[in-house]
Amino acid sequence: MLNDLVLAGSSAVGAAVIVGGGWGALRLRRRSAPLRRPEPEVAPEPDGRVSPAPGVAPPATAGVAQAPPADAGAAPDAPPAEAPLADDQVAAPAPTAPALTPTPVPQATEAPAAPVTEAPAPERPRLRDRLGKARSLFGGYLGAVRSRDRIDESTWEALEEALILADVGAESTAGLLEDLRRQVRSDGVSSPEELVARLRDDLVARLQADRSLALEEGVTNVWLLVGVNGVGKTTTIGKLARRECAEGRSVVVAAGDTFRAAAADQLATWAERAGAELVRGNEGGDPGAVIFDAVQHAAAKGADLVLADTAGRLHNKVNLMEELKKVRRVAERPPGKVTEALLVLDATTGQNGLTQAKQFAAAVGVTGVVLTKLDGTAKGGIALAVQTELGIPVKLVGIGESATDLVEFDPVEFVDALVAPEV
Ligand SMILES: Nc1nc2c(ncn2[C@@H]2O[C@H](COP(=O)(O)OP(=O)(O)O)[C@@H](O)[C@H]2O)c(=O)[nH]1
Ligand SMILES: [Mg+2]
Repeated sequence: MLNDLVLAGSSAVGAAVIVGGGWGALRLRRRSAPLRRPEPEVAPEPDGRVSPAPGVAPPATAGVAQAPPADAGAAPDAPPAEAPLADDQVAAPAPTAPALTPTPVPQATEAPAAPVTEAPAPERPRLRDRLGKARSLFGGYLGAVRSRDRIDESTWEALEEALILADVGAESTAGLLEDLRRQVRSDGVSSPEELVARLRDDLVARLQADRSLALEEGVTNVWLLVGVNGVGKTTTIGKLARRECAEGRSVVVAAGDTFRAAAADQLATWAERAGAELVRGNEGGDPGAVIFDAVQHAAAKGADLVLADTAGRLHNKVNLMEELKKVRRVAERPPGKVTEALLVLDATTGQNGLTQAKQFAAAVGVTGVVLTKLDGTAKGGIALAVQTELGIPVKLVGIGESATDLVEFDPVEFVDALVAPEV
């Protein structure tokens, strides 16, 4: 069970609270100067989504955060169960300081350290093992192409069908095939085996891009995750928090999906497992305020990174996209800097992902895509469509629901997982 810490002085800035994680729960420091909550810039949503009236903080829960459910497994979309949390991950409650009155925060008492058992580092899951569906579709077509004795029109038709079914998209497919036809003509390629090899090289070449995730010195880095509902934003934040904490970074997770209380509960469970801190607001509260508080808190602690969750929104809802722009502007207030705006796309949704990517890119300047649920689809080709048609690289891929099921997108590994014959 988690104890929630009310961020000292938070009443001056609203109702965001910190839920202690592994590394920082006992080291919360009071902010030296009171912070101002940014003015809400968007009107209440006509579709039922509630934004607080200007200047009004979200309804306080008596200064105490809603605790995540005792049985995290019962929370909707809770991360898959792992080893239970150690007692020493439970934070001691800190008293709430009165607004605007700096008072020293009493030292929290250190809980007795529980014996630490080193879990063996989990192996990085291999794309090849998780792309079974995509492989059987794409690989099936390519196997048929390979087994022919020459390249003819039906060979091209089979390739086109495979690429379209894999969701590479009409434009990218046409570009790829045109390029391959040119190569076949100019280099006198006659073997289908060689043709597939060239397709493989072409796919890899088209997927080349800088996929690093930016972390700058001297600012509070914010990685903002955006996307439509249910694509895997919260899960990806949980996986990222785990990964970044495991690499020794101090991470604050911001529960910017204030639309559903369950979303913050879901994130609380992930954050606690990862050893990250969570800043959350109240249901229906201003997401910008939560992100703002998270950035300020991270800056005060010298944390490396804020992972900011946002509510799912349809890319064609103008008011919700305006809200997202505002969240981004708030996150950019110094010392905050949005060094990554990651669009989370569900690989199973296919070409609609392209439309989503266009709209989100226009609203928040997407720096990369996280392609989730690649484990459950034959349609991984959307990675190519997003990159070649929109110039946005896929930086990470989700290949399962567990904390370790997030890997960097490696084009060679990805293409070979699809194209290479069975060994
Ligand atoms: N198979 C699979 N499921 C995933 C992956 N990423 C997320 N999910 C599942 O997708 C569902 C929605 O995820 P969630 O993070 O709540 O989506 P959000 O609404 O965008 O925050 C959950 O059941 C997740 O476990 C993935 O890479 N693979
Ligand atoms: Mg979510």
